[in-house]
Amino acid sequence: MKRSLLNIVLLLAATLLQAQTPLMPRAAKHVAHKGEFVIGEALQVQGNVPYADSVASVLHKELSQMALSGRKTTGRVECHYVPSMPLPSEGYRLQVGAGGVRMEASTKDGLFRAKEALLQLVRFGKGKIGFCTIEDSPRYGWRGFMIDESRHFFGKKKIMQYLDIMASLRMNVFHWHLTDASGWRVEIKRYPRLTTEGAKGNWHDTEAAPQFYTQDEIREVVAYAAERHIMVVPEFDMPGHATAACRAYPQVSIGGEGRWAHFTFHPCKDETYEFIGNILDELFQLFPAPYIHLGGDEVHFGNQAWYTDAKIQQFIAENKLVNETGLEYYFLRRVADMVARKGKKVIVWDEAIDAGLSPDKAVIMWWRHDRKHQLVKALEKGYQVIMTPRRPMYADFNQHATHKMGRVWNGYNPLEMVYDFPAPIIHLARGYEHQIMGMQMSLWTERIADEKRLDYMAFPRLAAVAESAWTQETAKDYSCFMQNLPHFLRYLDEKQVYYFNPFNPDSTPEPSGPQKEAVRE
Ligand code: TNX
Repeated sequence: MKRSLLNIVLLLAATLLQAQTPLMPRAAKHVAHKGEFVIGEALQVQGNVPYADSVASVLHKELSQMALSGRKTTGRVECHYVPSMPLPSEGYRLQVGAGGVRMEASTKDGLFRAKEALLQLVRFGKGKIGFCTIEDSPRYGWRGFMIDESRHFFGKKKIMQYLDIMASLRMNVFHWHLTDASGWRVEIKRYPRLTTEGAKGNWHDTEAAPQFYTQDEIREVVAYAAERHIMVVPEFDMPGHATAACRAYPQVSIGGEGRWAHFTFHPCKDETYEFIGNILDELFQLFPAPYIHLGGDEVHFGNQAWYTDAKIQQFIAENKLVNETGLEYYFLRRVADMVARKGKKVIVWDEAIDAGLSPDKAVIMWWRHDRKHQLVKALEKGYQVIMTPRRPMYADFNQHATHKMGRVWNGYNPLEMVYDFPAPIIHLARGYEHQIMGMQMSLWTERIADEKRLDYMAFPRLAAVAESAWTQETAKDYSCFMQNLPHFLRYLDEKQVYYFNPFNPDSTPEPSGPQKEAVRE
């Protein structure tokens, strides 16, 4: 009896100590000790080798901004880069004690994650850190966030702010949806009309002045992300959702009239593939990531002309493609082969599972939550998979029952459901866990025309995704997450980022969406 009481007390104490870890995402292992480290004046941060020295000097600057004035720092911060240390990829160790702080990692990524964890401990702890030992590494290698800047354009300042927040949440992939029907958003020197014409307008206003990133700006954002150990993966959506490019260069378009005019590239012209190849060459100069996202989604929305065009029908017959879907797959295979010859791998939305792409050349992004068999099929076919099912991973869905402007589909995407993912479906991947690269939150912007609303839809759900993607299932705990959330909200306040406050929904009303109807899908 006595013993079990003691056990309960010890368990409670351990839970409390764990709960007090102000880290988001939560660490794999965290043991609290008695005592407190204070960041104050005369702070010393040192590296063990030249690379660690460079991290240390950045850290010194960042920590100094949070130092408590009038207090003396209670030890040194040591930053150790030890490539021979046996730690999992991106893993790190952090010890905070009487002598100060010691961070250790065997990779540059790991050392960076350790730095961000330490900064967060200091930020959340308002200049003080409880003594502790932390051993940490991520559950998934792909912890992503996608923003659609075709439907509405937000610009590099906003994107860079999000990259800062992502880095702090230990996220590592920014999927940049830069092309779609509403506008083409990246300068391509060889095809200037893509931006003089293709960048005009947005989802609700065809007359809006062109908005896009110059190549210099893209390089700047990519470098900014790289400094934060975030890979930027651009999406060049095809053969559908290509309206902006097709309007600018009708010779590669399917043409047509009405709502879906110019929605797809012409799939049977060599000129189309040449055009795409030339654009890919420029994109690959800008984006060093080993991946490019080719889209491949929702072609059926706007490929009606494929069914009636004599040349297309002849092409299908001559190449024994069977039907229009066969042609869609042919298109994707042809472009994916081109990408592979250029030394990169494609990512495609889950419509492309049956396209016959070789699993060593293609990664599947599963988005259709209502088609769970697609996830299973992709895994069975040997593909690596990134999970971003609409429910609950699409941030254009509402996050509270009272919200009106976002999407709903048999419900909405509340914070807790986002946090819970992938627990409700991950059993489907049993035996194929090694093929799950990770997960991401995707923020589509048909219903988001300004930064305030963008922030509101992203936060705080992005923090929940970050924790789900980083923290092992066994270490996840929603109530701990909610205990830490006020710290994260304070951090957003400092950055003047608007968000939905789940503790007090009335205090953060929903900003309105675009007032007009869609003009371009
Ligand atoms: C589906 S996700 C789309 C997007 C929309 C989104 C809105 C995907 C591959 N296609 O074009 O923006 O739904 O939620």
